[in-house]
Amino acid sequence: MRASNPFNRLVPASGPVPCTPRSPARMRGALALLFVALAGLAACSDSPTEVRTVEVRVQVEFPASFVQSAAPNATVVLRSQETAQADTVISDAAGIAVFSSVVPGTYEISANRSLSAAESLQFTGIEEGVELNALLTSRQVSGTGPIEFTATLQGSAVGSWVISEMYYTGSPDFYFFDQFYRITNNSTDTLYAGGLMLASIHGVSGQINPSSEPTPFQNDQDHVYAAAIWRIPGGPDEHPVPPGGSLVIAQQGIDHRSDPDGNPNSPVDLGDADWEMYVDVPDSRDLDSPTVPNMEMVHRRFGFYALVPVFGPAIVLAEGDPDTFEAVTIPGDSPTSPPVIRIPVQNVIDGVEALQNENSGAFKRLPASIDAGFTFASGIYTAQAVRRRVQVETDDRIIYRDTNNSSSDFELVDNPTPRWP
Ligand SMILES: [Ca+2]
Ligand SMILES: [Ca+2]
Repeated sequence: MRASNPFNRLVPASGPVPCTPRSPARMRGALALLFVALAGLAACSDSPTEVRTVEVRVQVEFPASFVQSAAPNATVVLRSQETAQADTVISDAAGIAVFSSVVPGTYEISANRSLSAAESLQFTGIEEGVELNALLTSRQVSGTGPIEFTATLQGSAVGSWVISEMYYTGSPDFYFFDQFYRITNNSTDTLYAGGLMLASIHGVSGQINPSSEPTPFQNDQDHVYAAAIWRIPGGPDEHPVPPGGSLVIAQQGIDHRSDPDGNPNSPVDLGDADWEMYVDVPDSRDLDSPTVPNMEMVHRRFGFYALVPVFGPAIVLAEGDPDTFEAVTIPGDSPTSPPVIRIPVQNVIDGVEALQNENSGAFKRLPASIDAGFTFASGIYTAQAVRRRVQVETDDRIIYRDTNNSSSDFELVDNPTPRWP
């Protein structure tokens, strides 16, 4: 829970009291003079020999998306805009930096906090170092104090899109049209889904047949080789998704549990999915849900459906101009066979490797920088999904664990849920 700002209230003045005009009536007599002299020494703060100062307290706060508001160990600099004199204080555990004796005037307040990857993981759930800064200018320090200011840190986005759930096993008996992917904005900024691509990577998921062999591209750790690529329509400023927000991408956007074309054994309703992977070809046999908009089919090797292996697909999210990706013939295939599309790892935002079972590691398709491990289900048509584990849960969002290793980032679940939680 975020702590409320302790400075959203007026604090009674507790500093030295200013001198009040002296009543002539009270000036009569030596006793009165002595009294005034003593009182002045004790309580009057504007005697000509001292400079009146004020206490300034700066509350440093993390950006709103962080799990706590108070930012400890921030470097806070208070600089006079008149004399350029500066003083530096480190914020305490409550995120407060106290400047105990500040000469009244006009000040600039700056705050900086470097988060290590480990600290960033603690505060945001995303393991990536970040520089946070705040700047307040032309702030007046006057009166009797303490004077309070709030400096809210801002920084570049940490994290990005992640695949937060993937349902690929299909449901009993042998129904595979209900596959879906949930992708989540796991960052601290609004992200735009326009142009975002979801790709299924070439290669078998394990020793499915005696002749099954790992992908021939396994030694290329700098690219992935896509059998199919789907793209969310629109430009890079379209389809905003707030931090923690998700999109559901369906193979077919119907309520699979109740639709006449569905399967009563399916666990999912995809009638309100955000996007659908409709195979838009002249002889299409795919189902085009009228309630769910279609993604663009950038590449497809075969098939009348946007089916991925029920034994376990390797799925990536990618960005960039697909026209810059090279089409490659699979080694051993005839030159006329449909190619795969080579995507540089620099264009890959996130990826998950699902293989047939725990013994299928030799069949990995994704480079270790995208997914150093793999996940798996207990079998095909088991109506199971793999779901990314929660790293941090705040009042208003979930931040998923993303160490680029699906062996630890994902868990197998029996309740595929497009709009989880
Ligand atoms: Ca549709
Ligand atoms: Ca990742």
